[in-house]
Amino acid sequence: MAKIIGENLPNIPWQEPKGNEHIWRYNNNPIISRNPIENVTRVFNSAVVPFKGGFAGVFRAETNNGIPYLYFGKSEDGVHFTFSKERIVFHTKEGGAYKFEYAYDPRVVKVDDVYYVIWCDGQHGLPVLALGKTTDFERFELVSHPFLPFNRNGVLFPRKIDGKYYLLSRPSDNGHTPFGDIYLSESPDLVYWGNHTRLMQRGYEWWQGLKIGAGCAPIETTEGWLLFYHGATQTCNGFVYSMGGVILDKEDPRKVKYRCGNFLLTPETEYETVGFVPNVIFPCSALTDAATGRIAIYYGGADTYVGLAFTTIDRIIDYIVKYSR
Ligand code: BMA
Repeated sequence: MAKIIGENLPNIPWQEPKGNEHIWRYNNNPIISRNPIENVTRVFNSAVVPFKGGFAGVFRAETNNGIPYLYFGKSEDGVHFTFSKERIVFHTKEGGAYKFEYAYDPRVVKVDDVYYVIWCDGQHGLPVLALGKTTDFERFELVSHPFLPFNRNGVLFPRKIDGKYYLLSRPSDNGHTPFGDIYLSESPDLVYWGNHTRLMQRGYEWWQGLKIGAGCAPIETTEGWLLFYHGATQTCNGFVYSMGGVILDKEDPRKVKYRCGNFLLTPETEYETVGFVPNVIFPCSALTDAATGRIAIYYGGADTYVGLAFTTIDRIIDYIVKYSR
């Protein structure tokens, strides 16, 4: 049976399934509703990690001037969050505070004892990945802008493989990007990146036929790296974003072992189908408990809310393998 390779998290947010679903939504979704912070109208597409016995996160917060920035949030139970009143400040190497144009879709990945924050940053109006770090969620530092514009959906692997860092990304355009595949790049030092290869192409299945982008940090399992990602389709009424799953080879993450032809979750509930952008499920982080195999996925709903979905390692791997194309 498949197992998670990682730490135990006995206080992982959790709810039992009703039957033998491969994935299920939290009953009390959405866990973050509209106007959760002063001057912030919506929080969505955000990343949560275990921190000091509780949980910490970096949140995409759309402020009341319509521009997204990053806010810090903490929680005892991973469900109820309190947020900082002000945006996160990233200190630059020169000593000052980094001047944001905009920032969205953060991911947070712990590698060794450092929490790396990767987000889509605006530079001269163009979307480009930015990488920052913190050890205490109090002081954040800007590390680098790993790639040239235009790029989004940067997701770091949670450990080095063969002495190298690996970063997933999605080269894109300056707009809503009607195309896109997931690329994999490697680096010895998180500054210089190379050996860029296309890991996964958008699929022939319609739900992921337009574009795909990495979602949560890959989860190490006995079967390989489990990656939750998003896939988008184009309809006459706009894009629809669903969640997909893939398993990459543990030693060589350039090898796709199983890719699920079915979506894992597609917009169905009101908080996924009705909002600022209807029909969006956008996973950005996942918590895991190695002891029980439980997985809790944080995802953005309709560019308006944050929701939680649950699965277990054996159920999700079985499903991905069963519907692997
Ligand atoms: C993508 C990103 C996401 C967003 C999605 C749906 O291009 O901008 O932040 O959730 O579109 O609007």
